Amino acid sequence: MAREKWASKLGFMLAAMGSAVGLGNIWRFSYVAGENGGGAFLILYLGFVFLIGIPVLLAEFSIGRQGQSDVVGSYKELAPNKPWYLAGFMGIASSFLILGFYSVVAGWSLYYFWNYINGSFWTIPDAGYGATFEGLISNTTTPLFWHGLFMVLTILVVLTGIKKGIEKASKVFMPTLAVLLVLLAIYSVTLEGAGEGLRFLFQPNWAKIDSGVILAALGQAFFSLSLGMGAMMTYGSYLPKSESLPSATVGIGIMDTVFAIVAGIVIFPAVYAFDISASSGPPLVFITLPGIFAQMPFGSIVGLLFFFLLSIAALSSAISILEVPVAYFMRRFKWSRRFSSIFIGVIMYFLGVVVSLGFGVWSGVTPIGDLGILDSMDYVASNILLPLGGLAIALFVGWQWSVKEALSASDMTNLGVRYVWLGIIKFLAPIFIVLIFLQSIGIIG
Ligand code: ILE
Repeated sequence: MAREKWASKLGFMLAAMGSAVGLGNIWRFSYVAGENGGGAFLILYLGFVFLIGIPVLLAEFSIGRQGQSDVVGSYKELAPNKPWYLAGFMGIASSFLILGFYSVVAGWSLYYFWNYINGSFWTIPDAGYGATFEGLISNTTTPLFWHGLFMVLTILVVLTGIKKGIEKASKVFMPTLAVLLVLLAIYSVTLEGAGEGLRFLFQPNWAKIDSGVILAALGQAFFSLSLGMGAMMTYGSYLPKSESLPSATVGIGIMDTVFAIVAGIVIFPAVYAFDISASSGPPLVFITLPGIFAQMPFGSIVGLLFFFLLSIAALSSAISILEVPVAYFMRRFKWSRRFSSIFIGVIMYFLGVVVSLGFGVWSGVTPIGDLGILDSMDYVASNILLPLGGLAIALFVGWQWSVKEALSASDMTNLGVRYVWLGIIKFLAPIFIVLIFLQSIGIIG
């Protein structure tokens, strides 16, 4: 059977942007920035996106498009009898870990959407949004229902195939989300206390930087660009060889970053206006945003629209994560797309059940240090596996491929910046990633 293909280059770009823009830009970016001191974190994050993220993204697309296979198959195709494909399995492991918690958070977003439809969140609940949110996530069954619903939607899109599903939806929803976020940002900066929030986000306090903050910024750059997990490699593999990659890659990277910054401009003024701690972790946006909506004119409609679009953004990212193992199992075991999507989706659902219970009956379970179940899975995936996946990608393109192969696979052959890119892929990115690791485990100071 012929391999599936995107309908057009624009379709590919939108799908890849759909993958990049998701909960990572709004939910994860804001709380990780909040926990890691704001401004200085932002600068590190931006540095990593442009210096390492976007160049490695181009390398990841190139491997996928050249290999024309899934994350394991592409490596095997391009370097038979070499152990590179093990990096592919690492990507599959990341996709399970990430979707395991991603779908739970997306379920919370769907629940919020529903509460804006039925009117319960139009005014501040008696207990306040904070306690209401805590009540939701510590409940045993309610979050499981919404998380299940989200997984069903994700599976449905993935089993419909590449072209018909999200390629269409992304065209409408992403621009709408962008417009809405900008409007919210304009509103948010008028809140009392906004200045303090903006200072927190934009004024670097270098004293806050330590090895943990650096690792967190690297992890966030990878997470947000969907990098190192094989999603972009798999998406790249559905692209015909005739389409050019560099401009698409830069477009995707910039767009993803702008979304994160604008989301920060929405959230941090509200954090200060409502006197919430910036370091309150994963619940942050679920408490601050409804607070903004409750104060603004037509807030209930804005809230409804916002959580609808956030859920859609999460969906277009989740499908790219599910696609990683689905594509692998389809090829490796000759499973149908339908069977593969359902089977793997269900396994991921159950992983999510563990994550969800981690906020309730299992809230005392802390697999790594004092990190709960979600945070532990996120730590292993985002701060360790994704950068390692990125390291493998950079080494593969930089060293396994000849200069000629690398330049032609990435369509960089005639571009002036080709040696800059190659230098980053060969030296800078691997060295940075390794140094950051060594530093975070305390080997270098
Ligand atoms: N890049 C997306 C996001 O930022 C997903 C990350 C795919 C796992 O939400």
